[in-house]
Amino acid sequence: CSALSTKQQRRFPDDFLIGTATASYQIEGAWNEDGKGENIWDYLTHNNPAAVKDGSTGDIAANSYHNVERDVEMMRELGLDVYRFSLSWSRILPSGFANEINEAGVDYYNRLINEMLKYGITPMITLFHWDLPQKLQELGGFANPLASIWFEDYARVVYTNFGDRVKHWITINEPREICYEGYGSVHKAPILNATAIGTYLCAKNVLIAHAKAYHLYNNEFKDKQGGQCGITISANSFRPFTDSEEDHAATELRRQAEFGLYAEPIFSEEGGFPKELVEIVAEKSAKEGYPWSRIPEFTDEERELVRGASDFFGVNHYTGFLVSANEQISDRPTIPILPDITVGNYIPPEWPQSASYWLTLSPDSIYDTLTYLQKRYNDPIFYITENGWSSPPTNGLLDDDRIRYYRAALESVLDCLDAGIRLKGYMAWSLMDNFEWLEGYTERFGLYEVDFSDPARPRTPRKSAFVYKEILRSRVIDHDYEPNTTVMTID
Ligand code: PNW
Repeated sequence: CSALSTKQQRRFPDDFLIGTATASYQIEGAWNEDGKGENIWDYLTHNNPAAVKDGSTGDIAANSYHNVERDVEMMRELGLDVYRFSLSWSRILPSGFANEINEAGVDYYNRLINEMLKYGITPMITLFHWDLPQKLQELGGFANPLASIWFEDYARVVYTNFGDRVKHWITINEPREICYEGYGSVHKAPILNATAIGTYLCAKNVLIAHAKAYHLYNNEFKDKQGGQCGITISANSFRPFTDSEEDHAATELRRQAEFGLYAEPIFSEEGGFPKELVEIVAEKSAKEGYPWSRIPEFTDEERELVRGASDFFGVNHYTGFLVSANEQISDRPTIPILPDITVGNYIPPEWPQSASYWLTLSPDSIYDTLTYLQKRYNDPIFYITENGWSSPPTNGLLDDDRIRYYRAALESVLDCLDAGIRLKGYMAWSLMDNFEWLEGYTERFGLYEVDFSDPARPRTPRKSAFVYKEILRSRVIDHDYEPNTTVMTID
């Protein structure tokens, strides 16, 4: 009991940024308005509706393109320190190339940024959260090494137009999901399913694209604008199923395949892809008859370009898994695992299940993940750029399961701060319900519910919004707080 009461008094430091996150395709809508070009999610949802669980699209989504004031009003209601959102590449550059800038698109983001700044809310901008211009995909997307130049050109337009007011940049959201889910399998656009080739090819090109955009900021903008630039990588907690040496080894291999593939080249001392994985893939490739390894080498120059190219480590963290050397150990379906590693995956039955098959409440998973990353990557600065819980659409406004998840997550954040991890901020996914990629509107992550049957897409705070607001206001987690949910106010 005394331990609990000291715990309850732990405070989030005043300069610790607490906020929420969203992404352009998931909320904006206005897919073909005011000169926006087509992107790969427009293309996929229009041409292959069966790929999306409910056949839906992001054509209107949460209609945020037409809701700047309401969106910022929600941020003010919650009292957010920071709001992370992404830019739609094809809204700013309709062809994907920097030959033509769509001023209406630039204007939308200017209105959003300025409205936030009016109320002291810090913008954190992701340049790319998956909605690649369709023309660039037709030229190979991130399988084409020239993608890094297209991305650098786009980044220059972005820094030039918004960098006077925006000081927190994330180049790319989640290389694993872009490369493995989009190129190596069928879980995200462009659903290429180029198994075990596409993933690694994309990984290399995405990392170089990120590095070019990072160095561009450093060399040409940082002195004048004074911001910071990093990348966001998804990293869940992987812990051994038993204490056996085999399970420990399997766990480490799984980490390398899930996030080390993308983190190691940037954040490790030597740079380059994870060694053990490189060896495994090279050996398998030879056995399979390839004249080269399916995992491409970096040249020395590329390795140096990528190594150290980030001011901070953005972590999207949702859940955890137990890993076994025994492939037969497996229960609930889980996030797909790379084909080049074979490990068992276990989720204890007592871990509460969300509406997403891959998402459970895994105790202390944030602390476990960040302590691992801190040690392995020499104590970088971290932001948790996403963390959240899904419920079915029928759950409505009373979301005690989401409240339980956020309280547990934020306790784990405080454990990180107590342990001296240089964690500077936390963003809840998500501010409001949105288009959940191939799950369409069947899973809801919002602190605010969005009514997708109403053309205006009205937003209503869930109970969790009131609880999050109180945590932001008081800077402590009060596990007994019961909000009055009748009126949401701006304080
Ligand atoms: C995030 N995992 O991806 C995305 O950045 C969001 O756009 C998305 O809406 C949100 O998750 C919810 O699905 C994830 O490995 C990436 O467990 C990886 C994982 C989970 C989500």
